[in-house]
Amino acid sequence: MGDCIFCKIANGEMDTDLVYEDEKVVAFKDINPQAPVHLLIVPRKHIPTLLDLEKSDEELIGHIYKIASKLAREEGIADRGFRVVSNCNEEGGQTVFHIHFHLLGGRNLQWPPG
Ligand code: DGP
Repeated sequence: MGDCIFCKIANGEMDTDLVYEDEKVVAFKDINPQAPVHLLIVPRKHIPTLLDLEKSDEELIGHIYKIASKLAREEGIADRGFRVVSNCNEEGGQTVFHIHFHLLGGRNLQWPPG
């Protein structure tokens, strides 16, 4: 946890503009955007991967999806459509081992993803 980049962002130890924050989560622009709107929604709690979720995290995950919907509306991508993605482990494309949810929109997203 000590050198977790998303813990540092959530704790205000890294200079990152937050687009949203509350007692449970922070959201900010991805440093390497894959769509015109690409935000990361990150719980303040350090959870390395989706596989580490506990029963007590169920409410947190529901909260994250509520915030994703709110941010999608605020970013103007709700009506045309958007995607919420969470990558897990190496072949799933996870590079930061503190769970996070990508909110992507503003272009026609392809399926299946690469
Ligand atoms: P994933 O590959 O699913 O683990 O996504 C990690 C994302 O985090 C990736 O799209 C790039 C982004 N990212 C990594 N480091 C930073 C950072 O320091 N600041 C911001 N804003 N985004 C970061």
